[in-house]
Amino acid sequence: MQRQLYTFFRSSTSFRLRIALAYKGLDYEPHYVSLPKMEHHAAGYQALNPQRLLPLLIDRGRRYTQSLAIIEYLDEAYPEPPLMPRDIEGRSYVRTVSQIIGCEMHPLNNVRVLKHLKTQFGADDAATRAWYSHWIAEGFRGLEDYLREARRHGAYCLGDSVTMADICLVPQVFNAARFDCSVDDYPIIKGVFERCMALGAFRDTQPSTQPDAF
Ligand SMILES: N[C@@H](CCC(=O)N[C@@H](CS)C(=O)NCC(=O)O)C(=O)O
Repeated sequence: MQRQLYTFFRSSTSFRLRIALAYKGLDYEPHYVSLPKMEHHAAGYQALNPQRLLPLLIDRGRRYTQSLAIIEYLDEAYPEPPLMPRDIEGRSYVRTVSQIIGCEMHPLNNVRVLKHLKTQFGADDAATRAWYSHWIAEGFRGLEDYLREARRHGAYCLGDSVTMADICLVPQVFNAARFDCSVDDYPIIKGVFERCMALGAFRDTQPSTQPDAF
């Protein structure tokens, strides 16, 4: 097959790619890489992605890493239906929302960061959860305030069209829920999440639907 996705069911950055591909109707051959089993550190995977992170997309014989860059690549290679708006202000807004999640929230609670807190600094489960919840709350509070002030949201983060911003928001809400962090205090985020989850591209690619889910 011309397209292959290296994914793990619980990886939120892989989930971003699964949504984008489903939304655009692009099929792919999945390769399941288990993070708990450290399969992303195996020599075979490292040869494909020296950064040893998921996801990895192979399309038309080329390898692509970094989920936000991949989504923008897909949008340029396969423009319909679009995931980025046509106007530059709109694109800037969508990148801002995506980066609040992708650059400010996700990295602080990534697997290797939580592991390092435990192994290097002796954090127990309670301390690790406290770290996690702190950065989730800080991130969602900032995101909710940004969305409210920007006044550009509608059914989704940008008006009534699905964009890369929604594709970042939904997996982050799933991540938060795994650590019992609710979005009840963030009505805009909660509303966008619920409306996205009514769409097949989001619902049918969520972690529990994946063949590697356990
Ligand atoms: N900025 C990267 C982040 C990739 C990333 O951190 N992926 C996680 C899974 S969600 C991972 O592979 N973690 C492995 C680890 O932390 O060891 C992207 O958006 O693709």
